[in-house]
Amino acid sequence: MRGKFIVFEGVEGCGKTTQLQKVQGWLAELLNGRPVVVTRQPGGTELGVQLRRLLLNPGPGVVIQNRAELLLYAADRAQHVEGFIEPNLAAGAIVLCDRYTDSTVAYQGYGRQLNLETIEVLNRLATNGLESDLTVWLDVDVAVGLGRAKKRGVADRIEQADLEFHRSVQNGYTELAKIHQKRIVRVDAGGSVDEVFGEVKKILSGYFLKWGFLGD
Ligand code: Z5A
Repeated sequence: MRGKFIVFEGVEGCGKTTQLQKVQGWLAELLNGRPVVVTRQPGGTELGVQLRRLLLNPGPGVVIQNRAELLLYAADRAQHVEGFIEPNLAAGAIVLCDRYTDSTVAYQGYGRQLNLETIEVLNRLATNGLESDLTVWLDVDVAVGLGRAKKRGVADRIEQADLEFHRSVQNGYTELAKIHQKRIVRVDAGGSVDEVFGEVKKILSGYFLKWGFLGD
């Protein structure tokens, strides 16, 4: 049976990385050893690691123009879909991905104000039409998320963008969730790690039952 592609999305510090790790362990047990892989965008392939470094820490004085940024995220995604995500899904794995196409709509579309139709076309090109089976949107107040991220230490280029930018990104996720009600499920990510994990588990259990991955 082909695997499933589950994406985690949200603003900085919403807790994606934390939840992805917990979900991986829990799902591996729930699904009786079916492979469950965790990956991310940008940076889920060897090429992607290099693109990630360029995107997030381009070096002193280097300004990445908005359209160049958009294309670099698309390049990372194209490499990742063809070289990693699709082969894993074909092999029956559950692929848990930290960010995907909605990040581009939210950050480059709503955040940087690039044209949304162009982004849609580019996303389709980069993914060859692959959509997630489910996208979990961890919805947290922007200031709370940034506060969590700040505690971790040095901020990267995008984390340093101003609050207004991050609020626009949050607005992007809100709009996306309205448009794609079948694919995107909102989770209140303002609670403790365990509270959020409880909610995520409840949602995923329902989907895996519906998809026929859980026995009677
Ligand atoms: N980007 C883009 O612009 N366009 C695109 O198309 C794509 C990406 C794909 C990726 O950087 C950047 O690329 C991202 C968007 C942009 N930049 N921003 N901003 P990244 O991967 O380094 O950053 P991130 O995706 O935002 O991840 P993050 O900062 O690591 O956040 P997170 O994964 O959501 O959170 P976390 O690491 O799980 O948690 C952050 C801290 O909060 C950590 O200390 C946790 O212990 C703590 N935490 C987590 N959950 C909780 C709860 N529930 N309560 C309290 N504390 C918590």
